[in-house]
Amino acid sequence: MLKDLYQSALFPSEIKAMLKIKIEGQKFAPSKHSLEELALMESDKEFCYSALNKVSRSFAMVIQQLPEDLKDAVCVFYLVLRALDTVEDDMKFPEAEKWPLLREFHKKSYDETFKLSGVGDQDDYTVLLENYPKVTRVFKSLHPSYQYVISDICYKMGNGMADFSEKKVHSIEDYDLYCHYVAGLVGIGLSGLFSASGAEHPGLKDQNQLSNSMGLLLQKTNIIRDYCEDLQGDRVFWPSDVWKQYADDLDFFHKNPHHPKSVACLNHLVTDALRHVSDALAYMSILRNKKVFRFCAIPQVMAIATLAKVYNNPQVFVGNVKIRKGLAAKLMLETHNIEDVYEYFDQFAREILRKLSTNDPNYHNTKAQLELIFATIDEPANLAKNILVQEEKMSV
Ligand code: IN0
Repeated sequence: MLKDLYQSALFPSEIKAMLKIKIEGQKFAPSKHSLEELALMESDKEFCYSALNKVSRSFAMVIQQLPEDLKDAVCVFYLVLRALDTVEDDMKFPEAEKWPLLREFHKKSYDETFKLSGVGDQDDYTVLLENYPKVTRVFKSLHPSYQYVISDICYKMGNGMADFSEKKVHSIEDYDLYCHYVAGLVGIGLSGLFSASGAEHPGLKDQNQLSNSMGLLLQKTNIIRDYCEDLQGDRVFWPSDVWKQYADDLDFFHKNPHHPKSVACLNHLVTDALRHVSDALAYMSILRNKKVFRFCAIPQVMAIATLAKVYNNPQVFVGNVKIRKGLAAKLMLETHNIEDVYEYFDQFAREILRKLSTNDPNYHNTKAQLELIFATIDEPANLAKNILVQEEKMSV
C-alpha cells in the first residue's frame, strides 16, 4: 500500500481514491480464513462469493454493483469460466483427458457429483474445483434462462478451447477467433444474462458483434500486457504473422527490449486492439441500467488506460506493466456514465497520440485508429455510421 501511495504521490486525486476504496473495500475484504476452511463453514452461496473474492478482489467489488438476482448469475458465470480456465491452463492435466473434459464441461454444471482434485496452479482455484458441487447447486438454483445462457457459453468456450489445443495463433483471424472463444463469448453471455434479467433491453442479447468486441478489447489488452509472464510460462498468444514481421523468435523482444523492432511489434498489436474500441463504446452507449453500466465500463476504462501505458513501452518485455493502483482506484470510483467513459477514452487515446512517432512502421494505422476513436467520441450520433462501416469491412 505504501508503495502505491508513493507512486501516486504526484496525483492527490488518486491518493483520495485509494483511501476511499480501502475503506469501502473493507466490507469485501477476502476473509482471513483460507477458502478450504470457508468451504466447511459457509453455505453454498456464501462460498461462491468467498471464492470470487479470493480469485479476483477488484472484480468481486465491481460485481457487487449489480442488481441482486443478476449478481448471483454473474458470480456463478465467473466461477464456471474460472473452472474451465483452470482446467485449460493446467499443464499437468493429462491431455488425453483434458480436451474431452473441456468439450463436456457444460454438462458438469448439472452434475452435483462432479469435482476435480489437485487441478490448478493456485490453491484457491484448486479448492474451487474440489468444492465444485457447491457451485453446481447454486447454478441449479438460478432461473432456467440464466442456466441456459451459462451452459450454452460454457459449451461453445470449452469446444473452442479444445479446438485451439491442436492449432496455434498465426493470423489475425486466428487471434480474433481465439479471443472470441475465451473472452468474446463472455461478453455475449453477459449480454444474455443482462437481457434475461430485464435489467437491460431484451435486444441486447442479439448484439453479438458489439458484445464480442467488449471481450476482445479486454483480452487483447491482457495478452499484450502479459507478454513476459506468458513467455516464461511457455504460453504463446501473440499472432506469429505479426511478430515474425519484427523478429525470428518471440523471445528476441525479451532479449532486446529497447530495439526499435521490439516496440514496433508491441505498437502493432496495440493498434490492432484499438480496432475494437468503437464497438465497445457503442455497446456501452446502449446500456440503460446504471449498475450494469458500471460493471461493464470499469474494466473497459482500465483496458484503455493499460493500452496507453504499454504503448511504446519496453518494460512490457521485461516485466508486468500495470497501471498505478491509485489510477485504477480513481477509474473505478469515477466511471458512472457514458460521458465519463468518453472522457477517459479521449484522455488515454491522446496519451497514445502524444507517444506516436513517424518512425513507427504503423504510424498511419495507429493515427487512423485514434482519429476514429476521437470521431466516435465527438459525434456519438455517427457511432451508428461507424458500426455500419465496421460491418461493411467485416462483410468483405
Ligand atoms: C469478465 C470481464 C467483463 C466484465 C464486464 C463486462 C464484460 C464484457 C465482455 C467481456 C468481459 C467482461 O471483466 C473481468 C475483469 C477482471 O476480472 N479483471 C481482473 C484484473 C485482470 O487483469 O485480470 C481483476 O482481478 O479485476 C475480466 O477480465 N474477465 C471476465 C471474466 C468473467 C466475467 Cl463474467 C467478466 C476475463 C476476460 C478474459 C476478459 C473475459
